[in-house]
Amino acid sequence: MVKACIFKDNEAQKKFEENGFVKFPFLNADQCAALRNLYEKQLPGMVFSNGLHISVDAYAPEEKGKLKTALLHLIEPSIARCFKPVSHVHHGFIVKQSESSQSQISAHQDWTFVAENEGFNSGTLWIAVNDVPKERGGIGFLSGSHKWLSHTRYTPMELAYNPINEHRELLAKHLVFEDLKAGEAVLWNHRTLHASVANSSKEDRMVVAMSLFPKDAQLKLHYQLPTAPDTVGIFDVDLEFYQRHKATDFNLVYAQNKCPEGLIPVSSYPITMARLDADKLEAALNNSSQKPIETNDILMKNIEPSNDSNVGFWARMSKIIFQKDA
Ligand SMILES: O=C(O)CCC(=O)C(=O)O
Repeated sequence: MVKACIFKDNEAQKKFEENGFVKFPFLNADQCAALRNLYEKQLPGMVFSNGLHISVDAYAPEEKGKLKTALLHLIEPSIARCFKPVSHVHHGFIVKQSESSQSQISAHQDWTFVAENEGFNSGTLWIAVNDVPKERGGIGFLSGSHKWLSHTRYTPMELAYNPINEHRELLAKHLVFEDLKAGEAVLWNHRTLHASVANSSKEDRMVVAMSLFPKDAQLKLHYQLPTAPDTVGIFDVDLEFYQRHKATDFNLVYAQNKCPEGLIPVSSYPITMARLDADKLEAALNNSSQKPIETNDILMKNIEPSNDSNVGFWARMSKIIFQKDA
């Protein structure tokens, strides 16, 4: 099993492994000021839905490329200081407008980007450009959830089954919120359950985010095969793949019965994910401050995905992106 470290600092790496997220100092005041300038320049062209702007979903590939170059020009020295050799994709702003009562993002896990079954981890680097206390659209995590929510997360997002969906409200009650000062960042494991609240403050929330993974990990796409709908294909993709595509592209390609860019899967697996037992989950969550949650205590045996999988976060994203109900 490969044990791929991401942080140079052992303490940060240890917390990241233990809790599935860690907060750390990342940018200096000059970098924050330069990012605020960049934000001001981008603002007139930013599209908001429910007070939320997510550049990677809102921009065309060329705009995403330009923004990535501008962001990395400012941020790359901090990446080199904090992390071992890493690759990154999905660069952009995630902005929540001031007093945007609908800008919350409900509890979810992020997609699988690397071969997690070989010991690789990927995560979201989430950088506060201004102060982000809870009331300014702050973010919370279910500590340790990356260890037992270890199933893969695939696309198209409106079809994907995830055992957390039916327990989202219960899980959200146990989130630990992190207040960030401008220049601080959090890295969370893409498996870690997380959510953010609406921005009720009088200032926009400015965050820069990207997905990060060890340089020696191959970037993957997990995509439900339209020709074999109970199967997820695993595709090796290049570093620009997620720049060329936004999440909703995969729904459109799926509707045409195709694989993205005509790619051929390198392997596949059947969709037979275990469900979480509600009572055992509640008991484990209530007890989790005394002892970590054990996967076997809360999993039900392989039960076929239920049809209620597309409620919640993804339906909401669909609403934001397509301006319609899923
Ligand atoms: O920016 C936020 O409020 C949350 C972002 C998030 O959940 C994600 O990128 O997966």
